[in-house]
Amino acid sequence: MSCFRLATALNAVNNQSLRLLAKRTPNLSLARRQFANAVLESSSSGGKVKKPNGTFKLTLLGACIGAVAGSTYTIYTRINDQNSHKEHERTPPNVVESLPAGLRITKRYINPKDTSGLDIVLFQFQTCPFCCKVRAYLDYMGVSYSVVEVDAVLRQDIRWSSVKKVPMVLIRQQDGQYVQMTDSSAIISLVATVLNDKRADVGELAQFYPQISYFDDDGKKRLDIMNKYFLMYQDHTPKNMTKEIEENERKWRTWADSHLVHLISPNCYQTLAESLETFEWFSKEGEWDVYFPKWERNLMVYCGATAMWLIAKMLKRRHNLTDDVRSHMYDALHKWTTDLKKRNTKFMGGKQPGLSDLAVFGVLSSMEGCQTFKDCLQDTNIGKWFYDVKEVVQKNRGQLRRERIVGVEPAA
Ligand SMILES: N[C@@H](CCC(=O)N[C@@H](CS)C(=O)NCC(=O)O)C(=O)O
Repeated sequence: MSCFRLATALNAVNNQSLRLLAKRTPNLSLARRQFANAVLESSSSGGKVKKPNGTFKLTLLGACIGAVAGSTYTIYTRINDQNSHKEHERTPPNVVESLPAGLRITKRYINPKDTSGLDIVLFQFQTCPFCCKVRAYLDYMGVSYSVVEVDAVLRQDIRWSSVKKVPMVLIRQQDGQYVQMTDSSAIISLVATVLNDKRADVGELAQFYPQISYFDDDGKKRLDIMNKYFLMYQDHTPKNMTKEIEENERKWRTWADSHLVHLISPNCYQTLAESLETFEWFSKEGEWDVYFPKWERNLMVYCGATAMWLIAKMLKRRHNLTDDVRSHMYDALHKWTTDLKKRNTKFMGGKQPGLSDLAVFGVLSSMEGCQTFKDCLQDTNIGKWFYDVKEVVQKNRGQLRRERIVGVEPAA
């Protein structure tokens, strides 16, 4: 799927705007009701607009005062945030003593040949592009892992975490505790670093990837993970790794996150019909009818499709895309395949997929069942490379073992 930001979508459409409105205008709903009443009264009095009564005036005044107070508060917190904030403040990755109680592992990929010794739990939405990227990497590397399929609306399975985004992993350290890593690229870099030097403890290596806060161009506080595109080889640089290869991988991995991924939502949710079709595919691919009760599945499909259709319009504007959103996707894929052709190798990584192949493949695989992807297969030459990567990823992947989910009756 395109970034299945249902939670974000609902936040944006409901929570955020409502919270803002509530903050700024605590009396707004009352004012709205009063206003509606006044309109109703006017229509029932033969179209003659009645003079607003005293309560209505009072409510309107309250709403105005609320708006002014709310805006002042927002400005105050913004300024306060900036003053109290240490620029580039770093926070080391969180460590939890044990796996959260009541964890609902939905499935596991078990590879008997896996010698990594890694114990990974991946919290994900099956069709989120960032989650697809992480799975593409773990599968290609033949690493075993467990999956917790998170409900994108209610997100109960990550309630224990202060970070509310997926993908997120918990990886067992040598001392039995679990280090929590967020951000798809940071997760991939961390696991790749561990696989390169299996003697080092994942908890120690995770210290290379602290969370960092900064202010964006709009003065809004943002969080990111430091070094997320860097593998920490230290004195274990692989024999065939050159600076040129490393830089090229970083370049395309960054491109996948900062450009390619942003083309997905405006394409896959372009119209309400396409958005619904996309969500039906998410449901099928994510086996929502297996992991969630029917009402929850329907909530995710119908609310998600509507919210994302609305959000996609905003994202289109934010990323300066024209109405012909497909053309932007085609241009991006053309850029990738042209560079690949210049290299004259099967994959960007050479004879085998590299990190950039897996990142771009992961992002695209999130919309594999959508109309956008079908159009891309028809109108670009991405297909050959895509299915070549898919073949090796699937070949190396561990065996799927489904776990029984307690309390959820599979749909008939
Ligand atoms: N930079 C992050 C982005 C993760 C992200 O945005 N995930 C979305 C799902 S596609 C999410 O969890 N959204 C929920 C929210 O924003 O509250 C990564 O690479 O992992």
